[in-house]
Amino acid sequence: MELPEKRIPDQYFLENLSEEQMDGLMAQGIHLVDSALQYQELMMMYNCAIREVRTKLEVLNADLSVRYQRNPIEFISCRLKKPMSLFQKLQKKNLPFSLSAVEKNINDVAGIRVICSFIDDIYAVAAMLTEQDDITLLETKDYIKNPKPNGYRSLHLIVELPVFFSDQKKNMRVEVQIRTIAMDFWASLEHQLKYKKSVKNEELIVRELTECAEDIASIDQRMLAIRNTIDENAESPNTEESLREKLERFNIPSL
Ligand code: 0O2
Repeated sequence: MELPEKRIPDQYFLENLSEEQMDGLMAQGIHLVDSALQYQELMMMYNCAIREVRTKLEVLNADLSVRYQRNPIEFISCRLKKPMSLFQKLQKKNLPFSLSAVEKNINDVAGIRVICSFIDDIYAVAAMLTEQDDITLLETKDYIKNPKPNGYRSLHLIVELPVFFSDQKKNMRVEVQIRTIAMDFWASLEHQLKYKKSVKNEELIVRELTECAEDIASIDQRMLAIRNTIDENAESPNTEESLREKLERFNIPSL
């Protein structure tokens, strides 16, 4: 006995469409693919902007390291905002889910996090970055001087810089978050709490976290004071020690 031909429902559906319906479906498909490609292009541009700012920060760190034996930046991490997070932010701001709305209104699609050892390094790095003549500082949120009620501390800068693509120069915005290792440790744990649907004893945990944020702020201040005391009390080296120090610093930068 011959078995009936197996048909895929989608194929059956397509075969039974009128020419007009088929044209409409194709137009929708093209629109969808076009939007996806435009989204991909925009994300590529934000990604390039991140790379430009990251390089600027790495240059500053390398320069300070070779000339002054200071490494204000411990590490840098970068991220592009996830589509879901973009969608939620547009919804929160009552904006349509379109690429032009993203470009005009969302400042943190491209994000860079800079982790420093000491609080004064945060402000030094921020100044060295924003004083560069191709960088425009659009906004500063100082959550170190004015912490959020939950204890969140960090310095946020929205900067704009020109990025050169194959056929155009485009001003791109990047959010730079600068904080200490301890502030970052706190923010990572607090972020985990935010993304859990429900946590038992949440109120207690929130209170504990706020207390920890205060402790961390005080430890950051004490660490800075200790570093300053060390710097002030270090005896100046004699000629031989000075030569030794300089020779130790003599290192060809690796690429
Ligand atoms: P994600 O996952 O990093 O994308 P605005 O941009 O001015 O309309 P917004 O977004 O509240 O308003 O700006 P703000 O206050 O500068 O915060 C932006 C980002 O800072 C957040 O991004 C977080 O990364 C971080 N942040 C701000 N407040 C807190 C906080 O209380 N705890 C922690 N852990 N991080 C915080 P997103 O969009 O929330 O998330």
